Amino acid sequence: MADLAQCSKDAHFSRDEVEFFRTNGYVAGPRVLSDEQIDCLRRRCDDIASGRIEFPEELSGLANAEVKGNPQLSKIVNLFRHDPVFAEVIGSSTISRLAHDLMAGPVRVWEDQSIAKAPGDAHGVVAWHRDYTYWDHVGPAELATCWIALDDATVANGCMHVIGGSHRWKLDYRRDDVDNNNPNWVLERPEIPSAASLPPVACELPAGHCHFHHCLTLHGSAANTTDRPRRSYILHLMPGTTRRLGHDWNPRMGSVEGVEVGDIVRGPDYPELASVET
Ligand SMILES: O=C(O)CCC(=O)C(=O)O
Repeated sequence: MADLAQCSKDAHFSRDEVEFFRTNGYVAGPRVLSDEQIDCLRRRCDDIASGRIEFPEELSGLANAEVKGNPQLSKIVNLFRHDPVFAEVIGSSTISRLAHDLMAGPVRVWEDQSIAKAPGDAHGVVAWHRDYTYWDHVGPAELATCWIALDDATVANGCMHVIGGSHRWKLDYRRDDVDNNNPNWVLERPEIPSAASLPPVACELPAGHCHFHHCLTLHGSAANTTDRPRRSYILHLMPGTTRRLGHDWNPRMGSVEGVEVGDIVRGPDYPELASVET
């Protein structure tokens, strides 16, 4: 794949943007993929989803989407661990610089995934959730997600929405409490502060651009009402301080062989992003 020709080679978040992320739990970033990479990753997602490229069945297609309460959604997880094309993306120094602006290094990859909403897919809804609800076997809760648009993401095709400042709310629930039949379940929690500014922010993005959200930020996305697909590539990232907290382990994740409870999560399955000059 060609290098990031159309991406800013020295992209960084400004001090104000870092402050915005800390206060609001999300921030829009710059372009991180070239046109060529966008085309290549779109094709790769389509080929994996349709079975044209071999990929572990339990990590692709419909089966694992139930995790976040929507059995209809096309979702592929653990791409970089099984596909050389996606493995190359995590070597991007642009993404690495941005991630290190927001998180303590060395930043490592926890998981990645692609979510595709087919044209007119009325079921392509991602319920409101916090990512950390599904990751609480590691901590502290300082992980973040880099969400990258592979198609222009708009309100009409089901772009991500976030609730600013929600990463600072104390919400007391576990993944087993969630009613997967109600996409708004978490918004109805009694602990949500009454003065909270609930109106969600739409994260519209041109293809190839990214935004980041904190692992406690409430977010979700609506159906695709357009006649074109909406695809994304999503990197879940850990700061260098992330430790294994418990014995339970999601088998979809990388192996934790050699990572004892209490240890920093690192090793071949959790590669560091490209090193950044300090
Ligand atoms: O791509 C989407 O619509 C949802 C993504 C999401 O929930 C996430 O990145 O955590």
